[in-house]
Parts: sequence; structure tokens; C-alpha cells
Amino acid sequence: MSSQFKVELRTVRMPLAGEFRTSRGRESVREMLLVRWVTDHAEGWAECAADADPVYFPERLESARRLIAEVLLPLVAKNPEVDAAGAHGAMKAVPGNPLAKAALESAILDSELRAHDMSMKSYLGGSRDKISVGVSVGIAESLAALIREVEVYVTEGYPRVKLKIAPGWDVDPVRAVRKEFGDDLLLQVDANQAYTTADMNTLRRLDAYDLLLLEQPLTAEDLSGHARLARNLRTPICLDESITSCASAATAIQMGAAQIINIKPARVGGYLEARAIHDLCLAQGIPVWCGGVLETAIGRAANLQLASLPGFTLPSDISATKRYYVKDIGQEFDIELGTINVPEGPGTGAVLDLDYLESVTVDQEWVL
Ligand code: NPG
Repeated sequence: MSSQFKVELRTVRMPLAGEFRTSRGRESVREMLLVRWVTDHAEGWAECAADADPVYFPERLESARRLIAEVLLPLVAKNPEVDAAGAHGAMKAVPGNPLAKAALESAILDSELRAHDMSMKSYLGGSRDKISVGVSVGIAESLAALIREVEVYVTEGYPRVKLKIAPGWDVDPVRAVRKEFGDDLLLQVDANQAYTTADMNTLRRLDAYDLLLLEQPLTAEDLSGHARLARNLRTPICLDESITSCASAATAIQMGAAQIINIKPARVGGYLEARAIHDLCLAQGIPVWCGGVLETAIGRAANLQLASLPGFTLPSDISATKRYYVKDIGQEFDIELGTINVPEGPGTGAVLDLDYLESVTVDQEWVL
């Protein structure tokens, strides 16, 4: 294949359809770094999950941009024939920084697959063409406001709802949603590390509501605490922030800390590592689902491809476009009978709206 490539780094600023509030903060505008990998044969796009400020992930947009331009790209470009697997290996020389690495590797992968006219689904080994999805609901101003919001999503056809919880906003919202929408609604909660093992009694009260899972109640490092919770709660413990690589997934499973795993490709350094975690979990009988970080069409398309793998047996956080954006920089995804279709076509299958992309671009540079 090609020995020539050009790389563009672009920052976009997109207003969210509504404010998104978790135990870690509030967001109403999303600023994102996009990576574009252009060869003589095709071009690939990826988005970086780093926020402008390090609220949720330790990396931030500006440092990810500079790391890609000044460290990762020169490393990867040493091989003029580099592909995603080669880039994955080369970037191991740099510790940490999974979000920056994921963005660069994913742009290379998208370009490589488009050049070969192959879908990411086939490349990763997936087979499904409809992905079972859910919606993530932020912390609301009141129980009444929460019920109104969930009502909208249930009416739109989401079969699974995830409620963000935090100390003081946990048992009451879960009870209220169960009471209003009944036992058939698939319901789960996400604490984003907001509790400690001293909260065991509060968390155990959630057992009464037949939840699919309790996601990341404790800090990322506290695997033994999660294992203790898993032994004492009926609700399965799902890990998110604790899982940063295939090795950390193996340790968590072995310790009994993870009964379910949320695979977020950005958090683990890209789709190749995400596939490795999937394969491990499938072999060990641990169900997985795909997490989301308010992706644009670029990341949403790629996540749908990943979730076509056989171990993704729980609904993923891949909502319809309108849940997050009034207008997106690529095609719109809609929910149909509780599922979203995996986009067809090569690579991620994302189709960009270049005019709209221009209009939300706040910074752009060619770095190679
Ligand atoms: O569907 O994209 C989505 C959002 C799912 O709740 C969701 N993501 O804590 O997992 C999370 C949360 C998140 C949002 C994490 C933004 C990081 C950034």
C-alpha cells in the first residue's frame, strides 16, 4: 500500500442537545479533537475522547493534540507502510495516554480498511448488523424531571435505561423509575466512582430493584473493594474506569471484581485493545457492552461496528444521534425496535457532512 500519508488535526466545538450531568460534572458543549489520516488510496477519520479539561479522563484535548503531533506521529511515521496494528505496537513505547493513542490508531485503521474496501465489522470479527442499545440519563434537577426525561426515551423506543447516580441521588431515583415504568424496563445505574465501601448498605438497597448492573461504584484502583461488593450484592458489578487494558481486565476478572465489563474503546487505547478485551471476556464468560462518551457520528459508527462482536450481549451506550446533538458532523443514527443498524460501507461506515464540519471547526492544522 501507500508509503505517503498526511495527517490533519482538527478541533471542533459542538453544542449538545441538552446538558449532561454526572457525579463528575456537567457538560453542555463538547469540544473534540478529530484526527484525519490521508493516503493516496483513502482517508480515515477518528475522534479523541479527551475533554477540554480533565474532568472524567486524565488526558485533556490540548495535551492529546500535542502528544499526537510531537510524539506519537513521529514514532508511528518511522514506518512509511504503517498500519493500525503496526501503530498499536509502535505506540507501546509511550506509557499511558490511551485517548491520544486510540484516536491516532483509529484514524489509521479507518483509512486502511477504506483502502481495502473492508468494513470494520469484518475486520474485527463481528457478525450482527443490528445493535441493541440503551440510553444514559444524567442526574436530574428533581425526581419529577427525571421521570419526564425517562418517559421521552421510553416513548422513543429505548428498551434499556441507565441512570447516573451519586450519594444522595441513588435509591430514590431508581425506586421512582421502577414504580413509574414497571419491571419490564431494563434498568442499570452508573456511579462513576462516587462511592466507597462504607456505602455498602446504601448500595445493597439497590438490590431490591432488579437492576441489570451497578457500574463502577468505587474508585478505579479499588479492585478488592469491587470484589467485596460483588460478593455481597445481588446486583452484578460492572467495571468501566478500572478497565484500561486487556491486562487490567484479566486481573479484575481473576479477582472477582468484574462480573460484567463496559468496553470503551477510547479508555483502553483503541479498537484493537477493545477486541482483545472482548475476546478475553468471551472466553471467561463475562458479558460485555460498549460504553459511550457522547461521540459524534465518527465514534458512534465505529462503536456500532465493535458492538457487532458476539460477546456484546448487553445493550450498549450508543444512543440515537438526537439524544446528544441537534445536528451532527456525519449521518444521523436512529433507533428502531430498540436497535441501531451498523452502518454499511468500508471502514467505520461514517459519512461526514463536510460543510457542517467546517462550520463547527475552531482549529485546524496539517501536522505531517
Ligand atoms: O451514550 O455516549 C453516551 C453516554 C454514555 O453515560 C455515558 N457516558 O460515564 O460512561 C460515562 C459517560 C461519559 C460521558 C463518560 C462523557 C465520559 C465523557
